[in-house]
Amino acid sequence: MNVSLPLRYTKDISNRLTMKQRLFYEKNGYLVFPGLIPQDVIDECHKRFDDIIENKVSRDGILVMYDVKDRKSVNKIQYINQDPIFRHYIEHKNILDVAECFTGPNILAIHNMLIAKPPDIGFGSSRHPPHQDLYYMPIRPADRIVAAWTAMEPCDRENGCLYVAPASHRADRLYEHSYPLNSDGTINKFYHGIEELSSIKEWVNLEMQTGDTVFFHPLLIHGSGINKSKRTRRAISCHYSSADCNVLDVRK
Ligand SMILES: O=C(O)CCC(=O)C(=O)O
Repeated sequence: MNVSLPLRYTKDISNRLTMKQRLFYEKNGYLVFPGLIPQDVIDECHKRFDDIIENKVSRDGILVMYDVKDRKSVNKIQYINQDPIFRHYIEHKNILDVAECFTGPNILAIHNMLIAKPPDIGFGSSRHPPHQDLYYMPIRPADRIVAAWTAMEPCDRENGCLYVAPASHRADRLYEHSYPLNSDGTINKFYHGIEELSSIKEWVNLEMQTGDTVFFHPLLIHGSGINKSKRTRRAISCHYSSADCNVLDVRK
């Protein structure tokens, strides 16, 4: 008997995902692929980031963002699709083949960045509070958007790995975002986050090695901790959507 499962968040494209992988994403809203991106691509992205922040190559439309407290260190760069080297990541076959299993085959790269997360200088400003990426994206349907996030070096609890609230995408709810208070009462003006999290019962830390890549739904609640180490915690990320998605008129 052919039982059709109610698979809402994933698509069957040339059996690229196993049924086990599809069911995991359907249930939890994220899926990790160990070693998806080769070391040479990661290495050239590290070098390009260093060259950009040291002004050795043109910034050409890339937005360079400094930490709100440690004004000397670059926290992240955005709109990196303008750069030919970062495109080796954004257009990498290993990424696109998986992304299409969520967006469908007609695919657009809609937002991208390299997050360096330098060591925190003691204000907790390296913490990215829990949030949903859809808050930043007036694009629908949300189910045809996916984030790819790749560790460029080991990411663990000490240097502020990503954490997720499994299954939070299934509430089908865009939460209110504001500037949440840090535990010491200070506010990080770098990031909005969700304050009302009483419905979230479980958090999973995604400790990852270089090249490991997590794909996640734009309603999945996630964040990253303070970088308490002396290491950076670099990651490169791109959101993809179906080119058939609509852009909401946010002026209404
Ligand atoms: O890499 C991080 O620390 C957090 C990235 C993230 O959650 C985001 O930018 O949406």
